[in-house]
Amino acid sequence: IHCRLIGAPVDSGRVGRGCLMGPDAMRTARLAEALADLGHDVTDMGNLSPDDVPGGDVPPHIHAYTETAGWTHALSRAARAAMADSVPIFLGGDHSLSLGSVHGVAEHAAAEGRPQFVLWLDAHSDFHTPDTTSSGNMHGTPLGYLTGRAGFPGMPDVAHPLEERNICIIGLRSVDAAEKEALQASDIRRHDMRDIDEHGIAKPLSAFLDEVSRANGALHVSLDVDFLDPAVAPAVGTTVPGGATVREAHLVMEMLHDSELMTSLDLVELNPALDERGRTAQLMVDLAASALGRRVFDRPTTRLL
Ligand code: DIR
Ligand code: MN
Ligand code: MN
Ligand code: MN
Repeated sequence: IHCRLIGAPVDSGRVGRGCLMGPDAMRTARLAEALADLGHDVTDMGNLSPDDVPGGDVPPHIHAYTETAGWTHALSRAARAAMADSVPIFLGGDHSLSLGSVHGVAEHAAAEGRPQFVLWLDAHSDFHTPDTTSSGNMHGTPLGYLTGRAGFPGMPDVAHPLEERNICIIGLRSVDAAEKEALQASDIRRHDMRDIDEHGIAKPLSAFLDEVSRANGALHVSLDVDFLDPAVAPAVGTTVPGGATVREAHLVMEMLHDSELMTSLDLVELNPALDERGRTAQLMVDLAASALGRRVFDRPTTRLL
């Protein structure tokens, strides 16, 4: 596989700085070398910068909206271009980067006549719009934007909104009231931590991957650091106790590799200023390696279930 590493030091999606150091922390943890060791061709594209977009009529209660809109334009373009010949891996940067990365990959899928699927690994549902967010942080809005909800002036037009039933969120344990209401009225597949406690993580993932495979879909995976339990992944601004274990996260990644379905990946929300000797950056790199084929023993490439 040809992997393109696309650095996106987006730090406008939430109040407080730090995610801009994420791409270099993952480079320092030897992401490119880990993927090359697995036999992949790796191109590090360096870091993107945001487009200059006019301020205009933006929601005033939102933090740094115009800067995030600039990132979204630049990221969508880069994502669409990279899809022509590679599996792009977006190194964040806060989760608002997915406004652009997923917008771009979805345009590519639409041009190929394939449905776009999204696996969202996160403690949060990120299904706000600028009208419903109480934090004013755009990192809580990408799934709202990408499904075509209104209220995102100045962002690229969503000509190909994601089908709600083509989205699967796993890891949920912090959902705001407005998101809960909207999610429950939607067809988005959602698995909270209780679901995982009761049934395990392999079963819902396997069911979703079967859907992707049946539809010959493209599959974007968005991995938020806070999907993981803060005890093992402390380097994130929005820690929520009770998250996925190291092994649950690796199992997800290993099953993704076995499925051969993943077409693009985000690694987001890493804040190296909060890390302990780079351990969270290393975990994100190791998870990416699992998604691209690192394993203890060779196994037959059949899916579970
Ligand atoms: C919260 C936090 N729901 C918000 N969202 C986060 O700001 O809208 N997403 N941290 O990953
Ligand atoms: Mn293609
Ligand atoms: Mn998130
Ligand atoms: Mn989150």
